[in-house]
Amino acid sequence: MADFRAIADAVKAGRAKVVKTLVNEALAEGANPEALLNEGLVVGMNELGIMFKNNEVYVPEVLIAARAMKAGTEILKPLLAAANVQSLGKVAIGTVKGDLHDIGKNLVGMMLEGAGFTVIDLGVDVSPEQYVDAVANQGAQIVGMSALLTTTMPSIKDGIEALKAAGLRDKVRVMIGGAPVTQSFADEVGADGYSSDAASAADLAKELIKQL
Ligand code: B1M
Repeated sequence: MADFRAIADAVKAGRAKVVKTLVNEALAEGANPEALLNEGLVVGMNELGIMFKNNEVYVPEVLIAARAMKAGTEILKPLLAAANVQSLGKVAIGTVKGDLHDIGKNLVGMMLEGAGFTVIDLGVDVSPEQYVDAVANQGAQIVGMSALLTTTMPSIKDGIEALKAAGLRDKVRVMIGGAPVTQSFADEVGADGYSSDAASAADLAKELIKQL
């Protein structure tokens, strides 16, 4: 039986090697990759987030934990993607301008790949022009914007406005997310969809692609 608690604790403690070992062991015992992600790795990072908020840990600890989380997600990524072969469509995803948080965005990308989408990862600190380029020149049918800071949420609006200005708004669906983002914010800025977590982001993308 996979020890999800131990995996979450190892992420919190930033112990990348331990995370790797535990994830590999759990997989060898037949654990489900999606459960390992959501009930192990993500739980650890969320708990650390609460400690960060309460000033119980600081930026260095969080960075080390992020590296440990990545060590685990890298093992799971091909397994989550393997289930689907035929591409459902192309999604360009990135964290908006001014924002460097990429853990949630990477998870969303993984879940989209797992659901069968081709994912173009634009990275972090993505400018409105880069989103436009992804649609105009790289064939993205859905643009995914992630924002983790209240101060960078307006960059989502900038991205949508840039797509409008480039005459591309009708050709693309825009989905947004990130801890401070809400459905009412999505309605306000004219996004086509919002989701609160990576698994529902994949379901949302499946709905949005049908609209094109
Ligand atoms: Co930052 N940080 N951080 N940070 N950081 C937050 C976001 C904060 C809430 C912490 C706090 O104070 N409680 C706070 C923001 C406050 C606010 O704006 N209201 C904050 C701050 C203030 C800052 C700095 C300004 C700190 C400083 O320097 N003084 C700074 C800003 C840097 C910048 O971006 N310019 C900063 C820096 C950092 C680190 C570099 C140390 C590190 C990032 C490392 C990395 O990403 N590679 C970091 C981290 C890790 C966090 C916390 C602890 C965790 C974020 C995370 O990865 N969560 C975070 C506290 C928290 O959220 N509890 C915090 C786990 C992840 C799985 O969840 O990203 O929410 P999340 O993604 C979810 C959903 O939101 C959703 O699905 C994901 C999976 O379920 N989702 C989408 C996300 N994107 C989506 C897109 C979609 C759909 C769904 O469609 C496209």
